Amino acid sequence: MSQETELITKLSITGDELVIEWHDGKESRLYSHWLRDHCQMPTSIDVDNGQRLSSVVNIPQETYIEKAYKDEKGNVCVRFQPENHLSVFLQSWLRKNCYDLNLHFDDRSEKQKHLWQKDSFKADLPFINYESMCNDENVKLDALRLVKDVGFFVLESVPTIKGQVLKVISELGYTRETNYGALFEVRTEVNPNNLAYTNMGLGSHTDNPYRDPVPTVQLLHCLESSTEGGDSVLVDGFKAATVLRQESKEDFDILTSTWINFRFSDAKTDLRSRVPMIELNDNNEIVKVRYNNRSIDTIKLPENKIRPFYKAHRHWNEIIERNDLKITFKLSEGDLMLIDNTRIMHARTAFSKKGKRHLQGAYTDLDGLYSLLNILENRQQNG
Ligand code: NM2
Ligand code: OGA
Ligand code: ZN
Repeated sequence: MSQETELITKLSITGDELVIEWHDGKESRLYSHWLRDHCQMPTSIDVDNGQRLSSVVNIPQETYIEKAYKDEKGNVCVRFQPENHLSVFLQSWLRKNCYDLNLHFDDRSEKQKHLWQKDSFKADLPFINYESMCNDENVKLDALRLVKDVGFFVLESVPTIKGQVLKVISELGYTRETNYGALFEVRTEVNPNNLAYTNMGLGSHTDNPYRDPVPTVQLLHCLESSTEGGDSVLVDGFKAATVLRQESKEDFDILTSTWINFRFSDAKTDLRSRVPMIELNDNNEIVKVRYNNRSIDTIKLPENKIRPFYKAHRHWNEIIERNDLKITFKLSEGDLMLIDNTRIMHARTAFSKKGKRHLQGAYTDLDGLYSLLNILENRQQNG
């Protein structure tokens, strides 16, 4: 077997750590329990699927590293006592995985995104041809990268066949069925259970904040469009949240720390959630926005929070309706927009009663889309 590239110049043990000196002058200090927990031997992880066979409680509390050395192939051997367990690590595995040189980052957070506003799409919106996406893996990869980076794309020339939106989902992931059905018709109805089913304009919102977890991706496929108005509007909710943070840290902190209730009810459904409008991760980065003015339940906050909450709420609503953050376009027949419903807010302008406007909508989830993105990227990297 060929020798691994020498990445490690020296191994030593200090207290409860393995100290690695790397060829480029960097140093790693790895805690004995972490190393034992990440043992790659067939007794520790399943050879076929790579899943861990034992849990952290199986590691003796008094675990220590007795010896660490490179074998003749250059692999790093670590002897753990009192188990007398030998773990053999590839140098490259240690370099790629050691926690002190490779902190995990959150690929859903605002920091990893290409934040945008009205003037960001100089040439054109991110359009993708539907046929090409179905037939060419690279185009599908482009589409999925758009979801990750800018949070949406518009598919062009999707056949205007009823139910086609579900076919589009099957190219990318799995349908998320809700009380609105696997697929819903967005058009004017008599006695609608939702204002989406009228000709009214809708302010910037994310869908279904009253559902927990929310459907994380929304698709809207335009089948007919001959009305005046009914334009589509998108706002980057993460960008909007960074604007709020810049303009008033106080308002931002209130919306990230105050959990409010959203609710949707009709004859058959009564959905309720209790969530913050802007959600942060453990690094205080923005990871989700949820907002639909129509579905905020009664605000019942402690008295001393009411005024600051209304100040912050008003400020947020004002930002997400700013023209310099909005992109506006009209979906033509055969266009389908796909949006990250945890980040991108959408809206529509009111439309006339003359003419017809008919969209079919459906939901899917980001986990399936990101999974396919990872698979296609791995495939591309491995040739
Ligand atoms: N529809 C279109 O989240 C919402 O209530 C917005 C959703 C009814 C599925 C509308
Ligand atoms: C919706 C919605 C927008 C539109 O159905 O959730 O926001 O363009 N519709 O009709
Ligand atoms: Zn909506």
